[in-house]
Amino acid sequence: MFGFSDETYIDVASGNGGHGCVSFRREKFVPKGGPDGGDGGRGGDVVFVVKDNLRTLGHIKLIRSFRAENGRPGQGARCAGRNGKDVEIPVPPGTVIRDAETGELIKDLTGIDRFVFLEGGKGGLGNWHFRTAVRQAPKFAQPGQPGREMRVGLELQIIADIGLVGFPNAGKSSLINLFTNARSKVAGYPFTTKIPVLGVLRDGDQDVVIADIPGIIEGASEGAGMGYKFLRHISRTKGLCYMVDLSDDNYLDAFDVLSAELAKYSTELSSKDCILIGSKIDEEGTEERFEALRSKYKDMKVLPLSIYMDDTVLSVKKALLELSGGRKDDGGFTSRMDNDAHYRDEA
Ligand SMILES: Nc1nc2c(ncn2[C@@H]2O[C@H](COP(=O)(O)OP(=O)(O)OP(=O)(O)O)[C@@H](O)[C@H]2O)c(=O)[nH]1
Ligand SMILES: [Mg+2]
Repeated sequence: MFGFSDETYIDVASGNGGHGCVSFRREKFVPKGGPDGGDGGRGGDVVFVVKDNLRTLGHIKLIRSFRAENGRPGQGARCAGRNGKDVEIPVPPGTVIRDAETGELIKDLTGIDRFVFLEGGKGGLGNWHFRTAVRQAPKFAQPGQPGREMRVGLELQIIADIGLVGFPNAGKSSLINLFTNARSKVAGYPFTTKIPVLGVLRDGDQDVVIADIPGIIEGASEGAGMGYKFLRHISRTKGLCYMVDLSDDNYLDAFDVLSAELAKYSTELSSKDCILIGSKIDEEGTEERFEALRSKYKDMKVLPLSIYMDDTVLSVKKALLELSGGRKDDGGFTSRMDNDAHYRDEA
């Protein structure tokens, strides 16, 4: 298991078909008009629509029940009833649909844009269809077919877009709480966070999933601190956000120690795109420290942050959004692969 799982169930129903109509033509001076009952409309379908901007099932949990419209009954003068509207259920890529009762797999939506799950009932034929030479006035029409109802389970393996990496107490949980819906415990002692926490940063209609994991310390790869088993939760992210506490005396070495620990877990992880944040810039004496950090890592995007200073909060948010899109522009971040070469030169 790489990410976090999200699951919920929903009740879905396709629409009933509209009934066919029994009707006879009535015109002036035509005492016995023929049958002219129109057909019922088709019931709407239940359709899953995969949306790339969604990353969790959170929006589904607010709705729970999805019903398509019923078809309208047919009318006189051979008028067909209107078809029922489909109900579309927006889900993130990778969603899996199961039968809620049996747990049986119905569909894995990976790589699929649109999936018609339950078709609406067919509309019934109007009595106009049933006229024959011997039965000129059929007093019956076909009923519409019923739609189908079902309870289904939805499951999703959420893969974080951005992972937060830092020593204990660096301010990781404070950052995720600031930008996302997460409520990760914050306290002024190390190892406050004991299990990974996910948060969703919304930008317009785009979800960016951020993972807050327990602090990493030197020797984590040998089991020191909380170890580094939590790194698997960020192993498939698009980028990493390293956090260095500027009020801590080890601020200048922190990044090298952290990335070396990550490299021991996997070089793929340590070579991901990243940004570096110097946190707690509101503390005394941290401005000079920040400048020292910035000049040590010239080739990286290095940003100051205080959760109490709005301008720093805004630029960090922008950098996180950029990181999640994996964009590389002139002033942007460079990959850790490039940086590794740089650090070797320095050493
Ligand atoms: N002055 C100041 N304090 C901060 C800032 N951000 C976080 N803190 C404080 O730093 C301490 C640690 O913050 P957390 O967010 O819990 O740090 P963490 O990195 O999640 O820590 P662990 O879960 O233990 O790894 C708390 O007392 C926070 O209030 C900041 O911008 N300025
Ligand atoms: Mg924490």
